[in-house]
Amino acid sequence: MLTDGIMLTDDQRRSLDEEGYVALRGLMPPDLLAALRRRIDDLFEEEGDNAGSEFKQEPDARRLANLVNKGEIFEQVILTPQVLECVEHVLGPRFKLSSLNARSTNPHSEADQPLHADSGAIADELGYSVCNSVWLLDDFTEANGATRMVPGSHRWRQLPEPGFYAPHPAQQLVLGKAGDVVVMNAHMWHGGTANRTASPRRAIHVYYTRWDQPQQQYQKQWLSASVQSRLSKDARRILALDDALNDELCATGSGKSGFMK
Ligand SMILES: O=C(O)CCC(=O)C(=O)O
Repeated sequence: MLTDGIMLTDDQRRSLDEEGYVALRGLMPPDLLAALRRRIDDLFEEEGDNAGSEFKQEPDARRLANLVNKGEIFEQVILTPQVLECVEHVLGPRFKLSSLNARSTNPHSEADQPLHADSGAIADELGYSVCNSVWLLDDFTEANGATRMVPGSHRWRQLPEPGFYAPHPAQQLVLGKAGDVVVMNAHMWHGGTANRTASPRRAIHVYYTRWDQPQQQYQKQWLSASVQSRLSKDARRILALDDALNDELCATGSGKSGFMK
């Protein structure tokens, strides 16, 4: 794969296996964090009311989609070795990027997101098929819309009831500092929460899926020719640009499928 498989500690592996998530504290160096914030803010500004429309829009949060197409900086993000090692631990050696989006919870927002597993996926006979990473561009606090997670729920092999807005008795708020990255087995029930502060809570979601699943956003269709032409061999591989099975899997439908279900 794209890592040497030597960075994760036993504790981090255990956390992914048992809790279903692991926090990689301070993974983003300050200059990367600053550059990502700048790019995300600029894109929100440029895209205005259309932001997120390639994928989905939400009442209590602003979203951006198709980020690999929107800045060279994101090519580094999708190939971050520590994150890829976590993803490999969850999904096995053959996986690809499913989508790269941003989500900024609006100040004074009212509602939590319902608990969900990404893409409504349930583990099957091959094991887990979805793994997400939440890149914190702001501190995640008790008050500003930190992600809630239900540790261990990835092992239940079932989805929460649709519209599960209520607090789950076992849920934890995942708090952290800007610059942290939280990698989660995305079968684990999770969701955004309301932001009761006066500032937005920004995050990037770098979402991966197993080799035999369609991408949430079919990258070959969504990336411009000029972006595709400059990509490294590793980037092409993680984006599944030369993967005939991925083409087949993504051929039906619009090239985008539901995220939060
Ligand atoms: O941004 C977050 O806190 C989590 C969002 C999420 O789970 C989703 O949009 O599916």
